Amino acid sequence: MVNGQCSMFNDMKNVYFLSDAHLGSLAIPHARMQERRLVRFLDSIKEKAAAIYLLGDMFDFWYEYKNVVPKGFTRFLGKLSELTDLGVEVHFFTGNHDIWAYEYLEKECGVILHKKPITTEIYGHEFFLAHGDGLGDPDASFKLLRAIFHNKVCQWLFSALHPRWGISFGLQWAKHSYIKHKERNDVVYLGEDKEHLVRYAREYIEEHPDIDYFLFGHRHIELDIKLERHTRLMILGDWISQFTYAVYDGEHMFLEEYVEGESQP
Ligand SMILES: [Mn+2]
Repeated sequence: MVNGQCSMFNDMKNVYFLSDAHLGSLAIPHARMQERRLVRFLDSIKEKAAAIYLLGDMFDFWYEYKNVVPKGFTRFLGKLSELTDLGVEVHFFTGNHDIWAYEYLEKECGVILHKKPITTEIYGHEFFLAHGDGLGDPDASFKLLRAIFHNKVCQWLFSALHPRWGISFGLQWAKHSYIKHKERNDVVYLGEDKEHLVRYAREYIEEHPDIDYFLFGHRHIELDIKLERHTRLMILGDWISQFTYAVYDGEHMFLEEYVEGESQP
């Protein structure tokens, strides 16, 4: 949580939000380029960032055993460690593809792990932050799968599987889930009345009218809409093909695309 008063001179550092890199996906042919680009972006903001919020599904499949973590992601994990060593707050939200993150990322990379949506104050404004899966979504089969994935007994049973099968199964599941969504053309904005996260946020502010910003990942679309006079809702796109992020300087919030070679805020 970043505190501080809005300064007229705005010499405060920025807060960044991004999500859905799905690193390690077997369905993404340009995986290495994608990871390098993400790392270059994180490197480019390390002096300017007070905090970075990773809003879920940074990994396509992450399953952490007591003494074993998945192969790969060394550039990304190294950059997270560098950022937190520099004193940048890095918040890591689990999504529906990397639910099974426990203490490794906290202990090894110094991130602050969030397994649920949070509300937090940043530079005097109230933020609701979540990956977004399961919020306002009435899909019964998704709900069932989500309940199984979050179930402690199922997690214990899955952990007892040798990673040879466990991780392979997970990577295949994630790949097919990605392809299925692509084939169904799910990555399309449904409109305010049909978009689950918009509906969820509209209901939520009735009880919590003090929220200034709702930020979500999960949908792989870019969205920036006004819900109320002072309330905005943003969906952050992705880091597969869009390379989008939100940046907040305490006064202004922008949804940006990371373009290599350009100097971005
Ligand atoms: Mn997701």
